[in-house]
Amino acid sequence: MEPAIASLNPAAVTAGASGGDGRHRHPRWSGIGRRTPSPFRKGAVIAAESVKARAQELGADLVGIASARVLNAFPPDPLWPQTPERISPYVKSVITIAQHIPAGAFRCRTNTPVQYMDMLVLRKMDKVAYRLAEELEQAGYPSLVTAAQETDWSYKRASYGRLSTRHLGVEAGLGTLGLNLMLLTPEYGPRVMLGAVLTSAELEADRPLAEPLCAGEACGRCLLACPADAIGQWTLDKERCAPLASPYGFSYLMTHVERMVQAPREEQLALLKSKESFMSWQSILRGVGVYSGCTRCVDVCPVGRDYESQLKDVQDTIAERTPEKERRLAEMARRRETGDHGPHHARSARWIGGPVGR
Ligand code: B12
Ligand code: SF4
Ligand code: SF4
Repeated sequence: MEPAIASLNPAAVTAGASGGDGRHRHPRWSGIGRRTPSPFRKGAVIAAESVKARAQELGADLVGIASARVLNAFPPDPLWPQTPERISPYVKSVITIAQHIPAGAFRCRTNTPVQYMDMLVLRKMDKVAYRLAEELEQAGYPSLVTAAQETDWSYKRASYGRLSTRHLGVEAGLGTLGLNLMLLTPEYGPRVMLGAVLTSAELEADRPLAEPLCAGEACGRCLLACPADAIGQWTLDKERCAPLASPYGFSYLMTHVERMVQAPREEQLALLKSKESFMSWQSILRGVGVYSGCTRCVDVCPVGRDYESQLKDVQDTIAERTPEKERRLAEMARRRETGDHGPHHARSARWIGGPVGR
């Protein structure tokens, strides 16, 4: 029996690249890929290689394919399964896209420029993914794009996406998780944003990388650079990270609104017209500061070919080093010598990779 579907959002993918009433010939899609024809033929079997080549032609920097069967079998946290199955039982393959964040964004005096760059990168990635999903649908394979940043309130009160795209990246062979649990790639280290197309096409999946990319406790530069001291041994203290990583996110907005509501009447107008309201308005307008703020663990990671050529000259020295962080890292490195990776490593081992990984 076919599994029941409550609702698949019909707006997720629209059909047809051009209007279809015979009178209006304007293309409905004005984004990426309009000028180059889709390589997929209706009803024909689609090869994984052609999907990846098309994604790159459309502008994806990196692309890999994960099998929905494997993703369903290995959710990152089994208590809160972030699986394709929970989105749609018809998904067979997850095409995972990584879009690199230009290195110039990590060479600035403050992290404000990277916030805007992140939004541009996300927008571009959405267009690439949307176009790919649309072309797959036209070839007869219903497909949809996952939200790259939104989270689901019902999953740990909005700290979880419907899928964890870092874990998709590992399963699709794009990289491995680092000490700070970000996806590191050989090309750009952690300086990528991730997105995915879920498709009913059965595509040959990529293999995860054979070796871990992160040197872990022997490196620890992300830990030393973190201003919130949120990075531990293969673990992240999200409560410490979030206010810096999302400076104008939901918590900021709610705290401000609460202050306004509770303030004496004569102070309310001033609060309404305050810098806090302005920052919230600006971040809602552009997304800047909502999803991305601090990137110190990203700036200093030596993994990725971009680091040596474009970042090392400005990121080599870590101003946030403290004797306490150095002591803690040295202790982790000493424990690791004895094969002890700390209490958190085991649950992420599959995605960190290496001999104990799989
Ligand atoms: C919510 C969120 C946050 C939250 C929480 C982060 C987190 N680690 O979950 C906060 C606000 C803190 C955050 C911060 C940042 N984020 Co963020 N974030 C997300 C988002 C939207 C969802 C993350 C998610 O679903 N996590 C859930 C789970 C799987 O992760 P986890 O809790 O770490 O669980 C793992 C382990 O901890 C463990 N585990 C945990 N609990 C349990 C319990 C049991 C029983 C078991 C067995 C295992 C287990 O198992 C898991 C396997 O490894 C994703 C987009 C997406 N949909 O994936 C972006 C995303 C992860 N963020 C991203 C970025 C860039 C950032 C920041 C750099 C912010 C910025 N300035 O841009 C920082 C980096 C912080 C860091 N070191 O990771 C990128 C990462 C790109 C990359 N190269 O990896 C993503 C993928 C967004 C994107 N579209 O590209 N983020
Ligand atoms: S994003 Fe900033 S606060 Fe969060 S873990 Fe990385 S360095 Fe720390
Ligand atoms: S900075 Fe070092 S320890 Fe941190 S993720 Fe990158 S390679 Fe791993």
